[in-house]
Amino acid sequence: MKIAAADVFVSSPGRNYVTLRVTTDDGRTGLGDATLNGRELAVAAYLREHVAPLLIGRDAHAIEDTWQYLYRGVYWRRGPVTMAAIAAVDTALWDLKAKAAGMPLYQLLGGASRTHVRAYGHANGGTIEELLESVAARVAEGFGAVRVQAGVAGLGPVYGVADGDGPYEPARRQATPPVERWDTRAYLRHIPTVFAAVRDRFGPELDVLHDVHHRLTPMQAARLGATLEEFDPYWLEDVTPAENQEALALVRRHTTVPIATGEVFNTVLDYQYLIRDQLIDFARSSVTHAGGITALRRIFDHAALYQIRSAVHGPSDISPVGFAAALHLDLALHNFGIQEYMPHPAEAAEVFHVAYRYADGALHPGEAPGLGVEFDEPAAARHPYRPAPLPVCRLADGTVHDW
Ligand code: KDG
Ligand code: MG
Repeated sequence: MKIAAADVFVSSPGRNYVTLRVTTDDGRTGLGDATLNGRELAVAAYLREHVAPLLIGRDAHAIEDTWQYLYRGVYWRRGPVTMAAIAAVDTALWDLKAKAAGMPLYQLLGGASRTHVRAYGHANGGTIEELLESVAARVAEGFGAVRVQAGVAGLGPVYGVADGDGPYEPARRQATPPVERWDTRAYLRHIPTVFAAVRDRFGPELDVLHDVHHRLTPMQAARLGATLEEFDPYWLEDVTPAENQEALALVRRHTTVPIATGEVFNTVLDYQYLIRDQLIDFARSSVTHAGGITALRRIFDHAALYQIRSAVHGPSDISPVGFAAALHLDLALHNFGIQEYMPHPAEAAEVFHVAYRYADGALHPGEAPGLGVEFDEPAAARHPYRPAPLPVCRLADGTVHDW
């Protein structure tokens, strides 16, 4: 099974996706996701110009060797663009191998460790009342775990809160990044009232998650964790900027609230101290951004030694290909924790035909050979790429803050 072609597609069915399709000399195809939200064309060029030519003629079964060849062979290793490109190749080769074996991918990863993959849904609202209605909608859909994000009075649009009735989508189809205002003190005053209202309405059973999106200093995060402990959060996510692993050591000294992080990490080295020093409870990297199934499996196996569980990043900017890959890994891993589930835009279903299914707060990747995703090239061509940058945050005096 030799690689005969590697084609890259950048389509925009509701939002932008970068898809790699690897074709073998015996006519099989494998898919990989290389979507890097807001920087899609960088990965597409990396794949087209620097990776695709190297793949032609290689043994499609040699997944490990291809991974090492693309990682060590460039010298300029790591980084989101490189690792998303490697991830797409790795995922496409796993898809091909599983199709050649006639099995769903999770079987090649060791088989199912559970019957289904527990997921958390997103709830949000500009006001607490709107948020409570949104949580009620997720609970009615069967979710027993819900991420809550609420507007902060006076700030206008904030991370995680939709500005209309549709699902939240931070990337905007415009030339320059939208600007959001941020005020940490207003947020810290507001968020305990959000948790109190959710617990008051939904009781103690619901698993309630919250994403801080890298906005606090270590001491602010420590205080937030201590303040929210009485509401028993399932986790607080990305409480501090991701570059500083030691920040979470300080947070840990002040609170027992579970900590999740990793969605912007690319390799196991980004977790080096976080895992070894047991500073987190959930590792949140995605197949798409952390070097593919091969590399993410290693991260989670390492995390397992320290009782840290998986919680794969699953926003709508991970394409259905990357999402399906996550579900196969989730089903097979022993130290699976939970899977984020943010449904894709409706138009994405025209381009990606998926075998995975959601029911009653859980997902299953399905039994189709490989990943269980078909890519419809003509449908993709009907949704050409449209630039859509992510927002930036500014404080009241204009200073740029972490978004
Ligand atoms: O592209 C940015 C999104 O992937 C990110 O904002 C989503 O934080 C996120 C989450 O937890 O889903
Ligand atoms: Mg997040």
